[in-house]
Amino acid sequence: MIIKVFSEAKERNVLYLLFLLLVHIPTCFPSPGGPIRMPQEAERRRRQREESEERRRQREEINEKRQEIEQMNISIRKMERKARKDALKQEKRREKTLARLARKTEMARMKGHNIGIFGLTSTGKSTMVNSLLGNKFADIGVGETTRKRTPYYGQQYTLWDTPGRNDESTYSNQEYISFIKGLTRRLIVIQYTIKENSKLMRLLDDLGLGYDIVVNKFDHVDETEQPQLQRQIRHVIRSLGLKQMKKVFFLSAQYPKMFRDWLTMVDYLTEECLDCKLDFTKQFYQMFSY
Ligand SMILES: Nc1nc2c(ncn2[C@@H]2O[C@H](COP(=O)(O)OP(=O)(O)OP(=O)(O)O)[C@@H](O)[C@H]2O)c(=O)[nH]1
Ligand SMILES: [Mg+2]
Repeated sequence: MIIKVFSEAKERNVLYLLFLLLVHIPTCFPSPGGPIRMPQEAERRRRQREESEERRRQREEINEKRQEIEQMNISIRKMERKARKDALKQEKRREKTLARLARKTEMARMKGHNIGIFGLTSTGKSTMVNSLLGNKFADIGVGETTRKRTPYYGQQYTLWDTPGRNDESTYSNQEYISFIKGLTRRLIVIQYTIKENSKLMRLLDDLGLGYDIVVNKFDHVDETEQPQLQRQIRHVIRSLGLKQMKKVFFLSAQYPKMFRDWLTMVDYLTEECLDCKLDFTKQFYQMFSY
């Protein structure tokens, strides 16, 4: 019995040894795929190294380009600042020369009481002419409508409608300056901001010619915001130090009855011209019922 158990155990061990041998044979002897797997791994690592090197080079190149662009931006900004400064200097020189020329220009001799209406396109100059005359004489419309300076004759006065697109060359035109000088009243119509017309205002200041500002389309401004806009405009007038500005009116040329300033303006426009007053009065006073 003991011998049988012993021999069975031996047999099991032999079998177990055989099993271990079979399992480990492939790892003890190089398999056919062995020698190829090693170079593949090295190749993969080499490629990885190359790729990361390539990415590093690309990153460096991108950084270099970014820095180049930033440098260019800086120099462009510098050049722009310098160009702006130069343009400003040139502009001031031009203004002075223009003022000198304007001072030497004779005023146009015009009959009666002449009221010139200036301002940018679509601020409502022609609408104002029509409302002052009580008729639709001048063409009105959105965009550039009035193409040339046009007189509209009343009994003792003339209203001059002007094109909104007044560029620098217009003001450097002696004939135009002569016309501006010959006017009895100069109204500058604006909508929300004074600064757009500040060049004309500065020229008039320089020439010692009085002018008035008309803030038109006041009906567009919400009732609650009207006092604030009035304060703001008066503040800008003060800060610009406009010397020859006489009056500022807040009104609506399209709906003259809406604001009392319309009548105040009509009175003011005609205070030096009694006949005009009668004429204006005839046409307008009945219209109002404040
Ligand atoms: N709501 C409102 N609209 C206005 C008023 N005045 C003018 N408009 C409108 O604004 C537009 C331009 O008016 P115009 O009188 O032609 O303006 P302008 O200043 O003569 O324009 P240009 O001739 O191009 O220089 C028109 O559609 C008018 O109806 C105003 O007081 N209130
Ligand atoms: Mg017009």
